[in-house]
Amino acid sequence: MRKPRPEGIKDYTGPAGGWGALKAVAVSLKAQQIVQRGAQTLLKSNQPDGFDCPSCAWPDPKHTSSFEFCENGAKAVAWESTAKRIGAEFFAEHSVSDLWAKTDHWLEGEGRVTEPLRYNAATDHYEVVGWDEALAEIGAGLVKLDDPNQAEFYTSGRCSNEAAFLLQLFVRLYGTNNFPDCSNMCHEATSVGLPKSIGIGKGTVSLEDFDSCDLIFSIGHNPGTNHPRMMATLREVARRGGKIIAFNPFKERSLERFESPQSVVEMATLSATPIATNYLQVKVGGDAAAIKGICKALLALDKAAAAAGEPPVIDHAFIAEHTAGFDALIADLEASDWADIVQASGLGQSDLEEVARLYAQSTAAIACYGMGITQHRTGTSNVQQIANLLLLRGNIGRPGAGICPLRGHSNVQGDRTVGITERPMPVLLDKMKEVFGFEPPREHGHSVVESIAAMRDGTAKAVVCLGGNLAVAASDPQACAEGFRNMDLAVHITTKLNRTQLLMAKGATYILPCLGRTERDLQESGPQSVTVEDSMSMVHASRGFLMPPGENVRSEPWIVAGIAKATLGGKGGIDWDGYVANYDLIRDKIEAVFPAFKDFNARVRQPGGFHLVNSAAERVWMTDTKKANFMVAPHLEEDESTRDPSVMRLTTVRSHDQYNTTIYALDDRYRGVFGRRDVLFMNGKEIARLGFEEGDVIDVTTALDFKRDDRIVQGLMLVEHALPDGCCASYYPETQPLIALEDHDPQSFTPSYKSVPVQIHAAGTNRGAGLVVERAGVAGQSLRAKA
Ligand SMILES: Nc1nc2c(c(=O)[nH]1)N[C@H]1C(S)=C(S)[C@@H](COP(=O)(O)OP(=O)(O)OC[C@H]3O[C@@H](n4cnc5c(=O)[nH]c(N)nc54)[C@H](O)[C@@H]3O)O[C@H]1N2
Ligand SMILES: Nc1nc2c(c(=O)[nH]1)N[C@H]1C(S)=C(S)[C@@H](COP(=O)(O)OP(=O)(O)OC[C@H]3O[C@@H](n4cnc5c(=O)[nH]c(N)nc54)[C@H](O)[C@@H]3O)O[C@H]1N2
Ligand SMILES: [Mo]
Repeated sequence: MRKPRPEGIKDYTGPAGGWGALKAVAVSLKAQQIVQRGAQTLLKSNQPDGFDCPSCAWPDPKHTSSFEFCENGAKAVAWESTAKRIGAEFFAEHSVSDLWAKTDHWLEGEGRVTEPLRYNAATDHYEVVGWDEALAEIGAGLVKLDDPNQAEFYTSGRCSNEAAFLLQLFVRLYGTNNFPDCSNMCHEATSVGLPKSIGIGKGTVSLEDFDSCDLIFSIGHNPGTNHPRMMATLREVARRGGKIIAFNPFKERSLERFESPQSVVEMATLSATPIATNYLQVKVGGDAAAIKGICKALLALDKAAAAAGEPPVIDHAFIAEHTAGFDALIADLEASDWADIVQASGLGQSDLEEVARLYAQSTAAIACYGMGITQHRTGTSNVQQIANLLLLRGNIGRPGAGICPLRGHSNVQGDRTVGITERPMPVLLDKMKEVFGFEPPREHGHSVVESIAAMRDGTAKAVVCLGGNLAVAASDPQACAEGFRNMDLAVHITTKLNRTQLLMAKGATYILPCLGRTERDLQESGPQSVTVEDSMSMVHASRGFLMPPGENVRSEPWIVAGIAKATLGGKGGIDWDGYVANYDLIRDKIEAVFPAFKDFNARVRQPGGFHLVNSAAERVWMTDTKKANFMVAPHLEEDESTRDPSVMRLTTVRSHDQYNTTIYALDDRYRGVFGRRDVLFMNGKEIARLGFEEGDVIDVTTALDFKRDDRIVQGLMLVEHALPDGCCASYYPETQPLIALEDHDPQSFTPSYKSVPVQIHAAGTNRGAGLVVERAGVAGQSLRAKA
């Protein structure tokens, strides 16, 4: 008989969705003390006249039902529209050292920040400061720097197109392209990889394409948790007999079966729809090998078809007309060995051949992918392998087919579109010059990894964060803490308190409270809407309607313009006040700089918004060859365990109850974890091979090249999960200390969050200058060095 499972660990046997999801919504509303108002707020989410749900970037269907929200959207909305507030009294009561000792969950859980705050080192308290004074001091701090390139301007993808556009205008006028952005940690591999493959760094599908596709590759994403509204789409495809092929080291429940909370029948009968027709538990980091295997098998099928006089499997006509690099790809596929593919992917040759057969039979295929693909040293190349797979059968730029990177933050794609980029294309800078009459800096700026390095090494002196929780989200919290503490000036524009804001600069630190999506934004010309762009390039308006959480809370465009005025004075002759008084004027300028936004103000007022042109979707290839390029993967990533069997490859994932660094609660229902996050998942055989049992408490250290005494996380509990051999998994961000800043994709600078070489030790046997995750560990405890 099997041993009883450790505390908080259960076998979850239900489907994803279902009554559990509805119950979870009720619990979140209650916890934020907004049961009545919360329900009304949710009805406005993702409606044509409402606000854009801040949880994910999945598009809204054209005919939005009155329940176009989901369990995790509900949690995000409840978390933002909480009735809890933290103002002057709270900060008088709690010193910063006192706050530091709290968990991240507690910090954000205290509620919305309502006053501008300045840190007073003499008392160790944040103290309320007037807006004018704060902005003037921040402006002076930025002016004082020897070189604008000493300042870093971080954005997290929740801010609107309008706020992002003003920020890039201000920062470029100030004189730098230092735009570290959350997408540097997320889909940067897409932004860097796809332009080389297909000439645009975005997905090519629209929601309608899912209606006519008959096969979906679902690679390295967990939609039941992170894009729950996508489940309705996957369910539809599955119900009409479409094939869904999942590649994931975890058996994610939502990809196995889903019970739609919006289906009366499924809810009443407790029945569920099976989702994946084929589930391939690829090794962590083994995707490029798996795709190579499928392509190789496809090539063999094509040859066999030719020999038998049957129609080709590979779309040779499309390839001849539209692509370059086919011969090099074929040469590489022919030279690669099945044994290597099987070893690196952890999958059987026959399973990959079966996938190739299904793919060969399909008429229109879409490939969806997420962080399981991008957050690797080979992230950029991984993305390009997916493009290869689609191109082989002409599956880009026709109905029902295409590539679909699942973006993270609700407006991360839009922020990029409107100019938040550290490596701007000349055309953007030329347009900025033409429209605003100044010479923007041309030198490339810093991504996240480069900014943290500059902050740590002392070449950066100031950091301004428009949202996010940079020091917890980035790899290497050791470097982040050092970096933030090194600053002469740190500014946090935020809705809630988080740990990054407790890393006090050696100079001045400010917190500036801003409105969220759900709240009414009233300016001189009346209530304002903002705009966002979803994962499928649909741009639409978002208008909040809740009362702001306090009278001193300002909109993000107002705050950005305020810092700009205080820093630049009249430089550039920009009418900052005019923009803030009426966001239509910001949109006019967005249109002037980016022609794709033609008639922006008119089109965004149509219900549902409008679609931005997508060259690759039209089979216009804006690459160096003017064709879609097949990109050969340089070599399969070596599996560390072949060098040293004690080395495991760690991937870090989101639980069902978190939004990035925001932890709503400590459960991960579909993986059977309740009330704790201090776990390390591994299969039972591997646990035994390393000499442990499920429930054992262990320490984890970084192995191989990035080994260092303080790269250790102590006190995790081993939990059995059917992962492939050689792999383990933990929750993000608890194991952030294991990931060296230098461990990233050299092309896109995306941190290698999903393939970290680690070793496992019995607890306490490997005490370095350790960092600890406490029992029922909560995010950010990991930043606390053990005394
Ligand atoms: N509720 C909620 N919604 C969110 C977020 C959130 O935190 N909470 N975050 C938002 C953001 S910013 C983003 S970027 C997205 C993230 O959405 P996802 O991309 O789904 O994010 P992750 O949880 O990081 O997990 C990715 C999946 O990849 C798998 N995986 C891990 N390593 C590998 C690998 O090597 N290969 C393959 N094939 N799979 C692998 C994991 O098992 C997991 O199922 O969601 C967005 N939406
Ligand atoms: N190990 C590991 N690390 C990862 C990942 C991983 O999978 N594994 N994923 C990476 C990914 S994909 C991403 S996108 C990053 C996320 O990195 P970030 O975007 O920096 O992190 P978030 O946790 O989303 O930021 C949450 C904070 O944003 C603030 N906030 C919330 N709403 C608003 C708003 O409307 N306006 C403003 N101004 N502030 C607001 C609140 O203070 C909240 O604490 O993390 C990355 N880090
Ligand atoms: Mo993300």
